Amino acid sequence: MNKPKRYTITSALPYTNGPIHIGHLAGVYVPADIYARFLRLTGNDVVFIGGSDEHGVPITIKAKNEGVSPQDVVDKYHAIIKKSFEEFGISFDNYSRTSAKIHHETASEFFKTLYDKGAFIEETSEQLYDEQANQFLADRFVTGTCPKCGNEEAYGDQCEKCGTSLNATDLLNPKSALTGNVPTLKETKHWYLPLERYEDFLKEWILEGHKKDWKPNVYGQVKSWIDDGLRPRAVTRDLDWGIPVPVKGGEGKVLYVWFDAPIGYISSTKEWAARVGKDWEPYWKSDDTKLVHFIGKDNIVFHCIIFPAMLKSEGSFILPDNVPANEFLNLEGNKLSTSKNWAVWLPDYLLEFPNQQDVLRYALTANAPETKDNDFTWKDFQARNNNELVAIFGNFINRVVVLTNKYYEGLVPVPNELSPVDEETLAAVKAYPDVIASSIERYRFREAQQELMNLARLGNKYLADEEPWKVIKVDEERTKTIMYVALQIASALATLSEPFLPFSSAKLKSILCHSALDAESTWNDISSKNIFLPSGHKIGEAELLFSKIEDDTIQFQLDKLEASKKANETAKKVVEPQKETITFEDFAKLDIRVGTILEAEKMPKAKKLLVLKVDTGIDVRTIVSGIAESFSPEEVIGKRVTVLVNLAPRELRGVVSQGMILMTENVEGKLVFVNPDDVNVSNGLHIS
Ligand code: B3M
Ligand code: ZN
Repeated sequence: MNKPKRYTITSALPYTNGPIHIGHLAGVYVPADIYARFLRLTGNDVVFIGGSDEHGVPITIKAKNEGVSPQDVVDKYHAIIKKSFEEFGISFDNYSRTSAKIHHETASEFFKTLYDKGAFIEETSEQLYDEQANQFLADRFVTGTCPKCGNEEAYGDQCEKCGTSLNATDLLNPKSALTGNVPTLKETKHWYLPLERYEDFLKEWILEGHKKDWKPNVYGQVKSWIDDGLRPRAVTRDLDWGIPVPVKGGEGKVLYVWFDAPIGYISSTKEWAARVGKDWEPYWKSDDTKLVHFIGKDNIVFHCIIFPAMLKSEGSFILPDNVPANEFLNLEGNKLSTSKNWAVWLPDYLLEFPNQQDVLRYALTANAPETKDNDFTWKDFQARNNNELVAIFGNFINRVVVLTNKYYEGLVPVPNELSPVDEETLAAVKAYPDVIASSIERYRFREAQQELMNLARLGNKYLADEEPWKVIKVDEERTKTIMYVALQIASALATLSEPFLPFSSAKLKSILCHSALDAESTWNDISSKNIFLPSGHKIGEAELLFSKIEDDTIQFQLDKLEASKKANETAKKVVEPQKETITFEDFAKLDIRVGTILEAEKMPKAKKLLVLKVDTGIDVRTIVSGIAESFSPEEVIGKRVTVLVNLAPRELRGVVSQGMILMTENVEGKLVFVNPDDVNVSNGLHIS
């Protein structure tokens, strides 16, 4: 494509069934924001589109779980998500929501257009049905084994493990997510998009046309689906939450969420255009517009096959120029999980790390899962901040600003003749805009950010080599030149860091008083101009851009995750149903005493058993107890225990056991003694 006249950048619409977490940010929103900011900084016409995905089964499941309506759920989480994106600096031009009227109109119109063109197959067929819930089962209402990869947790519309899109009846061993029942089959009518009719178009457009410029992880997935053969996909559902099917026979049915959601990009663009007084159509219909979808890998099939087929069928829209999907981000070595609360939630981060949005942006970009799944660890987060942002970027800026204020009261000095090193350094600075741009334009944001950090390293090294704090003692004129060059590097960093570190860039621009410049340098100026901060320009006082993150701050986060893990283990534990009821008379037969363990030893060749000598207050007797995997003999000697003394003796591996030590499990699932020390009794546990 020649240089695009405008850019339409979309980012996956998050389901409003929970807050945003670092997986969403690393996979989709931080790279999209870097790309949008960079394009704006380099003078392009950009619309960066976002919004909440408010339909679909995930919403209705959340509503059922919370005992509220789907509208309550989407209102709650749309507000939380929108606010957290704003506070994190994701610079959408518009952030809409698919429950908005403009979207219902746009999606309905889109469906009607395809319907009137005869693009759909209308078919009545048997679909999975839950008799008990009296509900058809589609999407996340049903799970089962993926016929392609064997994943046993595949959903009715997609297997998130291999990404394959499915019809619910494809699942092996389907199970209702509502009742756990095995579904029956029941007839119902739906409208299908016959994807197989678009096979030639998709082969030509993607497999031929984007072989070189689409990321291998995206191209590879698309190729395998096309090679496997495309099939009709239902674009309507028997649900009551969503956009009503706008044609005869559609009563009680809604548009499939993955039919309506991508159209949400278009309705959000329309909403934006109406607000800013622009025409939305060129952003979606002009061939000189570059359309780029930022998504996670589980959304590839919808953005590379289904939505393009819809756009092609409708006929008046452009197709995405690229879909640079990222792989998944894991957390501390485990898959991120909303349901298991194994995540770093954006609202929590914003509260717990005030004014440190850029640290997370930086760490997530440095570890972005651009070509393979990657891992976020809190230790790495701390290291990225302390060893890179503080020690390199921040340290350089702080020294430049402190020394300029100390030597020249904040005024940019007049340089003398530049030395060869000065010339080389300034020449190197001027190369960075294109170096960083080249990586960004190829959706290599990790690489681009590394280049930005190399510019900070260049500044740090220049100061360390030139040592103005020493030279000032012997050659004031040379010192002026050194500080002048260092200030140019600092100013270039302020401009070039904005896509990656928008908050720090703004703070640095304020410290350097960019706003007082007659003409603040743009991104493109850095490579063409020589001067970004002219002599005589006054900068402000030094302020720390980044502060060290201490071990205890990280430990707090790790403890939070540990608590989540424990809560999950407890929640996962199957709670045994209560045994059959006994009478009080039955209970009164139990003779429970408080005893003391006098001796303990392991039962030979029996890893679970300890042989105990217990003083029951009546006598000293032998009791065999299955606690050897939880306690050592040494640990239990002298321990006061609760003993059932009138249990019939049993022989265990040749040892006669005369009684039972009462044990239970604590919240962590650890075996513990029923603690008699809480009960002041001498000869029995009186239960009133
Ligand atoms: N709501 C996000 C997901 O699959 C999905 C994206 C829609 S983009 C149009 O997690
Ligand atoms: Zn699969």
